Amino acid sequence: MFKKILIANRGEIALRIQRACRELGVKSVVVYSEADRDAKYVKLADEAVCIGPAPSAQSYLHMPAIISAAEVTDAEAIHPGYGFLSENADFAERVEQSGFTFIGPTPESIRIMGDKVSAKQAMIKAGVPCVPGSEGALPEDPKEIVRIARQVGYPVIIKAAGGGGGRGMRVVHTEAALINAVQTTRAEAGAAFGNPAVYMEKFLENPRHVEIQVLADQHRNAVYLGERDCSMQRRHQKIIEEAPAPGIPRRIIEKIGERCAAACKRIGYRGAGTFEFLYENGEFYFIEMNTRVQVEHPVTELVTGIDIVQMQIRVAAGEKLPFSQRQVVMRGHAIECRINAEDPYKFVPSPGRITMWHAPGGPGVRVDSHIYTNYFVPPNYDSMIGKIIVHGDTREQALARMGIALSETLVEGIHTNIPLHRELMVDAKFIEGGTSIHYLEGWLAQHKR
Ligand code: MV4
Repeated sequence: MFKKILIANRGEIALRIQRACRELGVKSVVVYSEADRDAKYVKLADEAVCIGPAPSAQSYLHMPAIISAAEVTDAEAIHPGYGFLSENADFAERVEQSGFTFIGPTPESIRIMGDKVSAKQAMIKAGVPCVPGSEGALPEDPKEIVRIARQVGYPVIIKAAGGGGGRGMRVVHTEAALINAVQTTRAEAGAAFGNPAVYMEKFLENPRHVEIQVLADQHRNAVYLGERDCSMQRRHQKIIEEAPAPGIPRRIIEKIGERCAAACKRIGYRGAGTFEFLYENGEFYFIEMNTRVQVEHPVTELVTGIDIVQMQIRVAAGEKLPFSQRQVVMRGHAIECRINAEDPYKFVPSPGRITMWHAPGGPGVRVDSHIYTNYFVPPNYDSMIGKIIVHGDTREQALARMGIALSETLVEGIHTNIPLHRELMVDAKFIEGGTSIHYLEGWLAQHKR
């Protein structure tokens, strides 16, 4: 096991990784920007290094500063968390070339999954079902593109190979609009990602977003830890996640989960990973793979009892997975609400001083947050200030527990989206379960105020 790990992130995930280190008896170093000087994970840290001013580009995204911090503190490994440099293959490479262990997959795996065309090709080869579409990137010849679209059938979606997470895509309903859409998406992709390659898929009109969590070690063992339903989102920002996904038969989950674990073995994947799928009419269609720990990992931790962050560290240190697929048992139901410092209906960010914070508690309630009374939420970063995660024997119990937890939570001095969450917990369609990725935006349009 490592003696010391550097945490290259901020906020609740920096605290979450710090806790995992403590439990493993590993010392941790945190890095922070000038805006995060008073952050809880800095106060609680064994060691802390200031790596630059508030803007991410000069701190949490500044590779030389982070690698230097690891050098001066004698850390052996770097945990990148989520966001920032977590899926940057060049960073993973530089970390390893500097003699540290990157807590995550190989730079090669990150690179393959970062290019959505190569990711899809790898999945097709590994037997993971994908959305029907072009075989690889679209060719230049407009006639060829028209032919492919006719074969796929309208509506189609044009996606940038370098995109992902909702960036760089365009839906096309008619042949008349096709070539223009491809050209525009190509131009935007070239400017935004430095890669003009685009590909085509059948556009699924009303899917759910269901993802499979995997864990793999460096000895070709891989398991899946069930699924998460992340359909409750707005503008590609998830706000509620849950496990298991309501109404999907276990045999369908097991079948797709086995495929994901087998794919990990085949591509020599290591660490934690997430296979993102669209789920429509009883079928799973792969869209992307995330090579990092995700914001919503706690729902999987609560239903499986497995500490995903600890596992990331243990497999990075070369340990074998300490359990087999048979020993992964899902129990009960978990729901996560992301708490954002923002106006609950207009969604404008609401940074500033938290004059009062009271966390919820009770059976089956977990709070992952770095905030405290008198904490100043800096305006420089993502607006998420924490997560409330609940577990219950049934979905009904989890919903009840979340409603109570939200009613107990007090955040004063800034606006949060807690009122929105409280309304959603009593929404008939959400309670029924199985709403699509478009549900929240429709709900918000109907509940205009
Ligand atoms: C799609 C799709 C429908 N059909 N692909 C958006 C984020 C990126 N990860 C993929 N996305 C989508 N790809 C096909 N073939 C609809 C979306 C999509 C979406 C997916 C997941 C979660 C929220 C979403 C919101 C809008 C569109």
